[in-house]
Amino acid sequence: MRVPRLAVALVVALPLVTATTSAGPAPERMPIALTSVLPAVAEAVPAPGDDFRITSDTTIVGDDDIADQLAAILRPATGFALPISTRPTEDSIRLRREPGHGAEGYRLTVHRDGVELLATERAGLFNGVQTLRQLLPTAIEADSPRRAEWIVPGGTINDRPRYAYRGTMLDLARHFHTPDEIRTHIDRIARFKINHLHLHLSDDQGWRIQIDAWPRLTEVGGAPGTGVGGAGGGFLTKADYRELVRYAADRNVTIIPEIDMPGHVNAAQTAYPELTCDGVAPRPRTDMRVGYSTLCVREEITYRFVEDVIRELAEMTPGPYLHIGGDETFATPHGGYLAFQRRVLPLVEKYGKIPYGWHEIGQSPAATRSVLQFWGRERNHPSVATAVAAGARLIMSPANRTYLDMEYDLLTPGGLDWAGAIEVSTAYGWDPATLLPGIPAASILGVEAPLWSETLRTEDDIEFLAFPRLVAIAEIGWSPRATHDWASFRSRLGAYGPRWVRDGLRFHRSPEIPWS
Ligand code: TNX
Repeated sequence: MRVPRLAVALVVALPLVTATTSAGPAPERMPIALTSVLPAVAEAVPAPGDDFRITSDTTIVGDDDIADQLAAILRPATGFALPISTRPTEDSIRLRREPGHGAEGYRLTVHRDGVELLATERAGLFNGVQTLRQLLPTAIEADSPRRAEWIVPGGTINDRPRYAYRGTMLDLARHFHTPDEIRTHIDRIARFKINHLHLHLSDDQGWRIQIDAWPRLTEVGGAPGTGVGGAGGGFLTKADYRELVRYAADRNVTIIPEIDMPGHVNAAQTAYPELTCDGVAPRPRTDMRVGYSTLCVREEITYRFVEDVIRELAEMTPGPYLHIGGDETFATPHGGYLAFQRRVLPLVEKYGKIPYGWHEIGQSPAATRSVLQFWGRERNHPSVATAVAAGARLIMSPANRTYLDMEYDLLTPGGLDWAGAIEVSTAYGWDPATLLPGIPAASILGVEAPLWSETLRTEDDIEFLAFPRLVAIAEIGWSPRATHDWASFRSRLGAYGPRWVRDGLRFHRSPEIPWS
């Protein structure tokens, strides 16, 4: 069934109908603007009136698994069969690969006779599908058939990321989060083209990943009561972890494992007292203090332990990065810290991974091929600039902009405040390229928003602190600087709110945002 052009143009002009009639709620009519996408697209050229309507005759054409993903998104709410074929037909949504769109870019062209999504890589098709989803009415998120005009606005989008790395972090050590909770989170972050999930797997309170050579790490460090304040406990088995890696990869998300060392190791030392300098097991700690524990950097057993952990983590991690922490080592003598990094950074490379650590690892001359995660606030960080000049690359996680565990304001529940309150405008109002002086643009791989979990236990706690702020960080990482515009961002975000409501997500209804 084809809608004549004039009729489509009229539909464009109609306001959103919200009144209900005796026949039930009126369908949503007004097409969404091509430029309404989160994160903002690089280029959009609308062709008003040249809209595509998904009907019961529509087919999906493509031979990637992304075609199946698109069908799975569109079928429940439309109730249409949307068969997948490999031969082009009329009235179709075609997914096709061609050179020229980069590792993650895509072109989406919408005409009244069809939609074409072109990308070079699978990741580009995935990203294009996230965009297409947002161009359909909110009702598309429903899990059973809805009455709606399934109109995709006409025009062309050319889109590609500003930075290759857009990340977020979950801290499983302070409060464990189950594989199911992590999968839900992956679903939610991938909508906004976040493509890295960093898992903080060990800290003073707990150890959350199975390591076969050192089984007591999880027997003791993953036991019940190892969360902050004696809550929870738990750990990921290797099978859990591998399944998460696979689940994330389906959604274009790379998992990055972190084992924090040489500090933040009290849980490991309660399990293996031989990792302390005096051989005495420390008491388990579930308070929130930091900086008191350290591996014994002068003992050989420390390096056997570290190598076993790195080897086993590398074996189960297909992604390029392995994060070794390195932050807040107030209990490690400075010379010992440098000696430790001189041995450990090359171990990461020995097992085929790029060493990644909090920016303190940049103090080591051995960090030249590493990635430093900048979590500071001050603009002048000489050791970071020196490491970058010698070849290290940077992920930007300035605590006063990107730390999702900071409170929104004085009234909202949960979160800490040491880096200040971070409302949505604060998370949005910065530029990775100009944050630190003297850093060449090419040395910045991207951005990450860490979510430390001292104050959060449940899935609701995670989602409340992550959303909507994480979307601001996603846009900073994805969208060209030229599109950066708070007025536009807040209105696009406000229009997205109903999708989260439909999804049952308990997001922060920031007073800064005009929620629809
Ligand atoms: C600092 S940021 C930490 C973490 C805490 C966090 C709480 C960083 C590298 N270390 O150990 O969980 O503050 O906001």
